[in-house]
Amino acid sequence: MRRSLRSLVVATAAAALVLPLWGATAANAEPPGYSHADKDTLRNQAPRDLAIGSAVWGKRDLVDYDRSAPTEYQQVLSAQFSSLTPENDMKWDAVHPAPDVYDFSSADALVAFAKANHQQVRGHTLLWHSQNPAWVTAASQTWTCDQARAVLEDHIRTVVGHFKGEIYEWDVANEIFQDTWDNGGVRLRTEANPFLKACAADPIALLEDAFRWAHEADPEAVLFLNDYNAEGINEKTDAYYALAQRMLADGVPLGGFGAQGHLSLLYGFDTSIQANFERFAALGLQVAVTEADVRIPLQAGETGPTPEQVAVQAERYDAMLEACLNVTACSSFTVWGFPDANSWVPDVFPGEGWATILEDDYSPKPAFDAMLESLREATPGTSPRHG
Ligand code: 9MR
Repeated sequence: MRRSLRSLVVATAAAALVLPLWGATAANAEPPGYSHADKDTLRNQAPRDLAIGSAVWGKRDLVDYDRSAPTEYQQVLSAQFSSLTPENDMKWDAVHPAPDVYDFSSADALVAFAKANHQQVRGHTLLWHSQNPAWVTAASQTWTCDQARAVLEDHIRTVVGHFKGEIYEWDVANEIFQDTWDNGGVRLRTEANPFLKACAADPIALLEDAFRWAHEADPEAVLFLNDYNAEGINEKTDAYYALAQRMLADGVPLGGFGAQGHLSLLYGFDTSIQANFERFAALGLQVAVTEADVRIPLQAGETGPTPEQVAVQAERYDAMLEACLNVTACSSFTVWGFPDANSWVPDVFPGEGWATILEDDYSPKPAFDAMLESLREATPGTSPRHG
């Protein structure tokens, strides 16, 4: 039978009412899955120094954080995860809304929450084609490459510098390759990305400098390339592999490769993820699953997925986690938010949903249980980060 985090809270509260003698103790005790003291959580069962993370939107979910009265969501976030990724709070449009204005308010709230709860933070993201503020989109129409470089350098030095010492991994460059089905196959996004577009004559030079600027601003942070459809060995990851080799040969401080892990049951699962991670690890890089979720096509009128879909979802989450556990260079495994009510999926893929590992009442789905079981059974190793 599945354990329900929510039903245990209710049971504990009811016991407190019915049995006042020990009710005080029971009411004060945290239910399973809600406290750092609970050993049977994702973060506490993780072997070696593998960080188990979740995306969180600080502006929506953390700015009102009161340490003495956390929300139920905040309790679960802190008890289950040892790493947080700002789902939106460190993106360009959030932190750099006008040319001379930086706003770190919600990102700072997220970092403060992480510190209070002994969590690490993955920075996300510095060079991307999406969620750029209107002023960047407008100005970039006439940018020379030098102008684009100056704007990007100022942004990276300011943002990475602001969080110096607080971020263990930065997604420096996000989704810089086109998909294979776009015209021309896999190539750099020199049209959609305003910075790469302005420097289309030599986009790699700009990309490499982006990593150098970030490294100078925070030498401790491990700097990542990050993308979707980048789990298995395919045309896109071949392109990343070649790019990583070139960057390393050029002496660029590239430290990691992140596979986002946005899967859908509408498509098959490429089981070469471990082999893919191994080839990047062999270059001396860390690897990570950075944004895992597994969306499910839902029939109109149905309240939820079928038992078969639920089982396949659990297998896919677990397969991504296993690949990470089996490669000691895998430094973090992050799910892209919870519960389903917070998920980006229904907004972008009508007819798909139920993509996260916790239900809206925080009860664990089979995917959560499968992940917890795999973490429990994993053999401790040593990752290069602290090895
Ligand atoms: O989850 C994010 C959602 O809240 C935003 O509206 C969206 C805007 O593009 O970005 C989502 O996060 C994306 C991430 O930053 C990069 N990889 C794909 C993620 C899902 O779209």
